[in-house]
Amino acid sequence: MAHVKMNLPDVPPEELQAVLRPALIRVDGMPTLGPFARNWENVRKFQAREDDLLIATYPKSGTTWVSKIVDLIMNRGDLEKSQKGAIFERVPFLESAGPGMPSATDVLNKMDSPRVIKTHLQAEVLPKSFWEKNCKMIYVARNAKDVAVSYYHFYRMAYGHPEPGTWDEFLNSYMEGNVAFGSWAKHVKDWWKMRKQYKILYLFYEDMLLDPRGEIEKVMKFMGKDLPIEVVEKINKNTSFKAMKENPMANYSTFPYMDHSISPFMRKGIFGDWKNQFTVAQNEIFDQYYSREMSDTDLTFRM
Ligand code: PPS
Repeated sequence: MAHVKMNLPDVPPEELQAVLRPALIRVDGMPTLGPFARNWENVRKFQAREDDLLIATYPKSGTTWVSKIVDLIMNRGDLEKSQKGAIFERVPFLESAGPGMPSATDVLNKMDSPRVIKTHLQAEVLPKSFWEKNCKMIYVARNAKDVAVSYYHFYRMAYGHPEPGTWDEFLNSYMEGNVAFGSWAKHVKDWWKMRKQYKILYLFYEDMLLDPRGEIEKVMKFMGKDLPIEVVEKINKNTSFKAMKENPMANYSTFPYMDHSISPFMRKGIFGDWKNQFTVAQNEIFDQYYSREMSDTDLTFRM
């Protein structure tokens, strides 16, 4: 590990071994990271509060972006307040746990309301209390091909994930749902169904790229806030890809277990990057997989 350029928490080497390139473990049928699985009972029995706002996504779909937008809306565009901690501290990641850091469930249990909480959980394994308390939830979905590419590069740089193997191997695991948090298709479809019954604002990463101000306004209305246009513009400016990439409180540069020299967390932030990664053959196989998986839904994506 001597060549690896990343922050590591001050924990005994044997504990680190358990967290670096861990195997996936299934919790209630969903594959997740080993250290997260060991805290699963606390996640399952987690008590949501009525005024919690949950940000739910499949990994690499715009979680950090929408988290920063929500945090700034809650603080009426006050940059200083929003810079008081890294985004992963301000919006704890419900199922995260590992040596050298408190589990998010512990942090959240002690956190004052109103809380903003991030999750990558499949809808069917979300702690029941979120549904029972009818919490507001913002879901962000991103097209399957760009997610695959972003996730592959993330696996390469984030040592808390298993070895990704080659791109071709990773793509196969992704199509099999054998990656952390399971199947992309099941995730986006199940959450899409839940929006009919619960208070879920379902957003698309591609829409956020095309009309960021319009999407920020949607989030603001959903949160029941009404901010002047200048504040919306300020939030828009400070949550652009460039601004967040340069912001140490948003770009994960202070997070352990990540080597940004392999691939930065804020990598490209674009739409259609899959065209630079998929071979023609991979694209054909993927299109077949996609038609199979998405034939039973009216959910569509810009690809
Ligand atoms: S995570 O680890 O699952 O929480 O990652 P997540 O934040 O969901 O997704 C990371 C991808 O989102 C891109 N990103 C952005 N794109 C456009 N604008 C802004 N402001 C922005 N912030 C993050 C980030 O670059 C990752 O996508 P890729 O395609 O890898 O660049």
